Amino acid sequence: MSYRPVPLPFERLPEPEMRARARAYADAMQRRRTVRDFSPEPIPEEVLVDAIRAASSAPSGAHQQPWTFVVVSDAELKRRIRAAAEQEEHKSYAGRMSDEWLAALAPLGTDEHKPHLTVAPHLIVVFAQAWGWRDEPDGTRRRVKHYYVDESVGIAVGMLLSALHLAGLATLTHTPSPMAFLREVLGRPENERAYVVIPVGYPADGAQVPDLRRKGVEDVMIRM
Ligand code: IYR
Repeated sequence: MSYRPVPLPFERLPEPEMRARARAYADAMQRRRTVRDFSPEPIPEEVLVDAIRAASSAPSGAHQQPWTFVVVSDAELKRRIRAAAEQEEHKSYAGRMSDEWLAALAPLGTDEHKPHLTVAPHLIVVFAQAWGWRDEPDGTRRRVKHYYVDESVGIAVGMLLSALHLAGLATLTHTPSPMAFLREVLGRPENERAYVVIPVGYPADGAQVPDLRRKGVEDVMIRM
């Protein structure tokens, strides 16, 4: 396919509006917390669809959009994912993780038990597509290499977390390790590899979070 550009739709904002939007977005995002105590209460599902629509607007290597968002709401599937994740996490916490790693996690209060995987009303399991398929004019199907897959999916997941938070929902970025069981449980094709599991819902009444401080912008930003 050749390069055939079209005009950019772009609305230039007045500077006060730019400042106000940037401040409001940063303040709202600073209120995002990773939540581990979920309420089982249902959520409006179209919010999930719109959040995934926002996420899938992310930039991607060669515009290949190498992601699949599997929304798991079925109790039995959630139960199987939890059982497999807890089995792996048990091995990790009981020996696979170094003392240094366990010490780094201690302030977060995590352990091998993952009740959020069955309590939260939905899990979004994000898969990265290592390669894709192209249908050729002669009717054959060919493997197409994808570029910058982890970067692309990481950006999309960031946008997903942002969209869900701004819509009033709580999330947890959960990376059971190893995650290979997810492709099997969810019947995904061989070109997809699980990237992250995101329980989504309302926080439980009285949900608690670790007492963490974030780095300030002066700690993370350098001007030159
Ligand atoms: N995947 C494990 C361990 C874990 C690792 C990191 I790095 C975290 O920031 C949090 C947890 C678990 O889910 O418990």
